[in-house]
Amino acid sequence: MKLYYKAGSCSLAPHIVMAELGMAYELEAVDLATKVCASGDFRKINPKGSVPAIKMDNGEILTEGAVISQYLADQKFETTLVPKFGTLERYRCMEWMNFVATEVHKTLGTMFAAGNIMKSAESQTELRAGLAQVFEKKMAYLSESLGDQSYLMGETFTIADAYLFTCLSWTKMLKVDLSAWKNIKAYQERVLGRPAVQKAMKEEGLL
Ligand SMILES: N[C@@H](CCC(=O)N[C@@H](CS)C(=O)NCC(=O)O)C(=O)O
Repeated sequence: MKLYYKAGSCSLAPHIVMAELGMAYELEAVDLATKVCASGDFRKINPKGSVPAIKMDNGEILTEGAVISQYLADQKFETTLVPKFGTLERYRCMEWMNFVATEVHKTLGTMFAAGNIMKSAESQTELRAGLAQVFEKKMAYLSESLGDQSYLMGETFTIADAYLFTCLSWTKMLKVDLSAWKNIKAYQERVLGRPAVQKAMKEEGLL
């Protein structure tokens, strides 16, 4: 299995999942500005031009991080990284994956992209400030839902935590302050302490 990634971006989530699963994998970095990777033109691998993408051993390519993480976890029947098919728990986990993808990832991602969306520095600042307010509401909901649980689904770490942790790590760069939510800060530390998370982050040069 090969993961096409950009260090510290959303591709860190499936990278963490692969490390948690203890599976064998290869990594190939993608320059997102030029869309070039060691194999050549990344658009030939993923026409959408975004990471993550995985190349399976049979050559099939799969994109969309939330789906890749499910696919990876489903490769190991005994894993608790994703609840079993057909259970309500499975849909609870997907509910979190969708929340992270559409509410957390895209809100923070748009803050990063403000310079590509708005022309003037003033409009960019206004856009970022507006998104920071939107993000605050998402964090209030997250903090309330998380309560004193260790992870999103309770005491078991799942693919949704790999994804949420990855997105929350961007808040530092974006200067979005999470200190009002003590349980979210503690959650970040807890996930960071996991050996597989450390492994994946070291492999991306983030630690
Ligand atoms: N819909 C995709 C979006 C992934 C995405 O936003 N990737 C970002 C990095 S976090 C990226 O590659 N941006 C560069 C681009 O789209 O050109 C997914 O959920 O996997």
